[in-house]
Amino acid sequence: VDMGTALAWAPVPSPVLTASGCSAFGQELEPFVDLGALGAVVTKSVQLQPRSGRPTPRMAETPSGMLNSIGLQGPGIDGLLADDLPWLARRGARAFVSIAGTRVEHFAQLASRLRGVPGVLGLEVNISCPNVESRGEVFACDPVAAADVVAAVREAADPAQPVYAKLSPDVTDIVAIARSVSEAGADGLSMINTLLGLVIDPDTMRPVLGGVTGGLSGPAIRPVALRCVWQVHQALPEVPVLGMGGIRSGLDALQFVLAGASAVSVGTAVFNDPSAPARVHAELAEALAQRGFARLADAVGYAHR
Ligand code: RRO
Repeated sequence: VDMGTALAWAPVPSPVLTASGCSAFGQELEPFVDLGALGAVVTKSVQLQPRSGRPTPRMAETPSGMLNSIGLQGPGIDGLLADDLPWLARRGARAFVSIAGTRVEHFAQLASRLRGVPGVLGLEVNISCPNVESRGEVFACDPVAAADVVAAVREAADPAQPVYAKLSPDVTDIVAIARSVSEAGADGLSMINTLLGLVIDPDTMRPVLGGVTGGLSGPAIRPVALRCVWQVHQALPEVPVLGMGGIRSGLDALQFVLAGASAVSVGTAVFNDPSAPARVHAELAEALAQRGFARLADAVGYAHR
């Protein structure tokens, strides 16, 4: 099976990427996965300044998924440019760099710092982090705010680097947000970020997470993510979609492809199985072959036909 695909116009050898936030800058996966054989490594969201994040504990397990309240901990753009991106480039890995900020200008500055950086295939604009100071900072919940960020990034970014907008499932009309950011210049859409959730410890009778609420990921959100990909592909079939949300097998990935995703990200699954991205690639290839597809591209959106 020809597994080649593209992130907008940028060709990649595999439709399987990492998901932002789950494997940092790729270092922890390297013993288990050939990073250069993945579609790309999607890096943890970076901001202009280093940031320490929310109070601990920051992770909570539930039977169906995981919650996190990391709160954008990270090295800042200087550290990323000095250390992490050169490390990925030396291994032949393509980086899809997730950028985050609290103001439109922050996003634009980050995009301009990443212009022409070797190995940076494109940008994922994280306008949907649930673990921010106020809901007003979740740009992806408002079509105008979301479009403002995306337009500024598209303007500031390297024209060769595709810009994907990462959307939140915590909206009533994801198609309206998708349409707005596409019209503002997004070259593709990443769906979905985590779903806002809460866990209370029955013994302490208090919230488990130091930050109280957190983002739910893993199998619990897979049908929500798949529904978002389906609805957006149905309404905007020309817009490339990077699908993610609880993918841990080739058959999970296949569902996203059939719904309209031309690539997928594997996130939470790496905590149980660090080889998951490579395994999902192999299982997806096998699943496509069994169904008579010679090319991945022929299966994208097939469920709509
Ligand atoms: O760092 C986080 O707390 C975080 C981010 Br930026 C995000 O986009 N999604 C998430 O679940 N956690």
